[in-house]
Parts: sequence; structure tokens; C-alpha cells
Amino acid sequence: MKALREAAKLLAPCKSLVVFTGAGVSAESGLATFRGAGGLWEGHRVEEVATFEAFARDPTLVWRFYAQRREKAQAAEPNPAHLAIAGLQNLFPARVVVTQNVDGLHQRAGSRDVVELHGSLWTLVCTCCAARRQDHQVPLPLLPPLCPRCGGLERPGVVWFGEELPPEAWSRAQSVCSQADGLLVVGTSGQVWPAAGLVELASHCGARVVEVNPAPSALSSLAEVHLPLVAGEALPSLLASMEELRHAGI
Ligand code: BV8
Ligand code: ZN
Repeated sequence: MKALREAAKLLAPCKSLVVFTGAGVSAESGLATFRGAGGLWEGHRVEEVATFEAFARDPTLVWRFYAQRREKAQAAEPNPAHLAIAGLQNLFPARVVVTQNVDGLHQRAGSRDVVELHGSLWTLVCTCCAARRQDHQVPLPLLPPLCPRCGGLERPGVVWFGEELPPEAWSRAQSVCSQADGLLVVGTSGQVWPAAGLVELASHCGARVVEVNPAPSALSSLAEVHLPLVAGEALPSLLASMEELRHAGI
């Protein structure tokens, strides 16, 4: 495909590459995206259950939403897109993944430098003393667990709508995106802020932008090349084309 070769030629010479991903990169691992046809959960929009107010109003309902997401994420396998993104580390030693996803599949695919803008399904945070802990228990208990330190109610360690992004993750994401000379945007509708603003930041700071998404997104106008493909097909081909160009001395 001509656009694939164009995308490879544009990114292969880059020195520092950021890969910015959303729910679409995990779609072929069987995890539902948020705003696609199946983007509702038991009739709820994600914006309704992914808020602190929803948790305060009905901790069991929200907890069940995350228990179900955790079980699906644990049963899911990294797909060829996650694996190809990990493979990019060999071509771009400074490759950083900035993800909006909370499923942990980039790390399971072997990606080392992953910035989780919206937290992780595998972290629990105490609503009283804010103690954080890693937890990989599946299935999750039906009710939110109690903090081992103070006995307070624990919540999923994800960023809900209306909540600030983790300051260290957000500042790292801004810093790598403003210094990158290549940005690969994979599987995001670009509707969630402030994460979506990173693409504009990178582009304004001179990064070449390539988007992989079978549909147009709110970010497509910022991409020099848009690959209208699913990630599991585009990323392995893109990686192979860039490896060829590098072997040819590009
Ligand atoms: C905040 C964790 C304030 C939970 C998530 C402007 C500036 C700042 C804020 C706002 C703003 N405008 C509006 C806001 C408020 C809000 C927001 O953005 N609302 C939207 C809905 C309008 N933002 C916030 O509330 C943020 N917080 O701003 O706080 C503040 C500031 C200081 C101090 C205090 C407070 C917090 C937002 C984070 C919310 N948490 N996730 C959880 O996961 O349960 S967001 C959630 O959406 C996920 O993280 C998800 O990744 C993310 C983004 O969605 P996408 O990843 O893009 O997924 P989507 O389904 O939309 O699209 C999938 C795409 O993939 C599609 O394009 C599809 O075509 C494509 N695709 C499908 N299949 C494939 C594919 N692509 C490739 N291959 C395939 N096979
Ligand atoms: Zn506590």
C-alpha cells in the first residue's frame, strides 16, 4: 500500500519516536473500545460509570464494571500491534509509548517505556489514605476491598472523568511529545482531553505525525499520513518496511 511506504519513509529517519495509543490498539485482543458500536457497558456510557461521583453513589456497580474489565484484560493476549510496537524499540532506542489504555497489554507485549496517562486496572488506591498497591487478583471480589493500611475503601487506580491525570505521567508525556521528531498515533478517537492535546503539541513542535485508524478521528487533520487499517495489520507491516529502509541505510 502506497500510504504504508510513505509512512515508513516519514518515520524511519526519526531519532525519537513516541507511539500514542488508545482503546483501538487493544480491539484485536478482544477488548471493547469506548465509543464504538459496543461502547456501552450494560446500557451505561463510560462517562457515566467512570467517575468518582458514580463510585460514591454506587461503589458496587462501578466496582463490577472494573472487575469485568480486569477479567477481560487478564484473559486477553497482546495482539500483533502491541508486539510490533514493542519491536519498534530495536529501531528507535528512545521509543516511548504514551497510552490512554489501562489494560497493561503494552507491557505484557514487551514494551519497556510505557507512560500510562489514565492509570491502570492493576493498581488499587485507598479512598482514605491514598495508599496505592499493585494487585493482579482475578476475579476481583464482588465488593471493593479495604485498604490493608487503614481499612478504608479501595478504588481502581484509574483516572476517572473530572479527575486530574497523574502529574508525573502527564509531565513526562508532555516532555517526550514536545521533543519527539516522530509521532505514531494508533487507535484513538482523539475525543478525550487533555490526552488528545498531546498530538497537537508534538505536531507544533515539529514531529512528523502518522495515524493508524480504520476510521477518521478528531486527530486525523494533524496526520501527514493516515493509514486506514486496523492496528494488527498496519503495525507489523510498518515495522517491516522501516526495518527494510534502515537496512538500506535510510
Ligand atoms: C480532566 C480511564 C480536569 C478509565 C479514561 C479539555 C481539557 C481537559 C478536560 C476536558 C476537556 N474537554 C472535556 C474534558 C473533560 C474530559 C473529557 O475529555 N471528556 C470527553 C469525553 C469530552 N476529560 C477528563 O475528565 C480528564 N480529566 O480533564 O480533569 C482536571 C484538571 C486539573 C485538576 C482536576 C481536574 C480525564 C479523562 C480520563 C478519563 N479516563 N480512562 C477507564 O478506562 O475506565 S478515558 C477512556 O477514553 C480510556 O482511557 C480510553 O482510552 C480513552 C480515550 O478513548 P479512545 O482510547 O480514543 O477510545 P475510543 O473508543 O474513543 O476510540 C477508539 C478508536 O479506535 C476509534 O477511533 C476507532 O476507530 C479505533 N479502532 C477501533 N478498532 C481498531 C481501531 N484502531 C486501530 N485498530 C483497530 N482494530
Ligand atoms: Zn488506606
